[in-house]
Amino acid sequence: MILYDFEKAPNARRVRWFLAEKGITVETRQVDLLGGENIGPEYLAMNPRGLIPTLKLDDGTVIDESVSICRYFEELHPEPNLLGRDAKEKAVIDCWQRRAELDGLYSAALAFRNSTPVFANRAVPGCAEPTEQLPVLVERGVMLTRRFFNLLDTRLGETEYVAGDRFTIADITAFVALNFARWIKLSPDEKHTNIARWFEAVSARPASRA
Ligand SMILES: N[C@@H](CCC(=O)N[C@@H](CS)C(=O)NCC(=O)O)C(=O)O
Repeated sequence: MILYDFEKAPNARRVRWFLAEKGITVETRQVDLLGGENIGPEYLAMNPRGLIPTLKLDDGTVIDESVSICRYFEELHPEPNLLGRDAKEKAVIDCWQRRAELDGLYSAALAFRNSTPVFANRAVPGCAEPTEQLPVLVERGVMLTRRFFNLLDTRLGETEYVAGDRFTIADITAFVALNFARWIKLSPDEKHTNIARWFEAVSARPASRA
């Protein structure tokens, strides 16, 4: 099996971190996303969505959603558990993972993709057809990212980790979203003391450097 990866890509980092928490090693292949290798004919023949990370299994099956890749490995290597053990825990973790992804990571991505010069005419990730950057989406992305900071800080005032009292995939996604937001110079402010406490704890995990 091969994991198509790009060191700087936030979504690829989520998968690397998840694997590192479980002590799993997978053969990886770096794809030059900045140079557009992911929207070149060879990569698109393997994955027409042009996205990273992508896991290709030995039987040719292609899995190109970060969380789906994580689910695959959680089934094969259940411990340490990062996706939940019972019905309620699984649902709560999934709920917070999706909030972090949709409200945090994708909001920051919206602002980033529509403002960063290297992605001029590549505003939609993985899209080989030219897609122009729209300044109005930067504004929307910034607003939604700030909204996510408030949601996350409130949550972390109630629970130690994002989905409850232990580290899970929801922490990985939320942390990667915060880190990504820094690329567009957005950070939680001083009033977000719960985020600051949690951010320090999660940064100390060795797997966070994967
Ligand atoms: N929903 C996908 C999103 C994947 C995604 O957007 N990946 C980015 C890198 S972080 C990408 O492939 N970008 C391609 C591009 O920039 O053209 C996932 O969670 O894996």
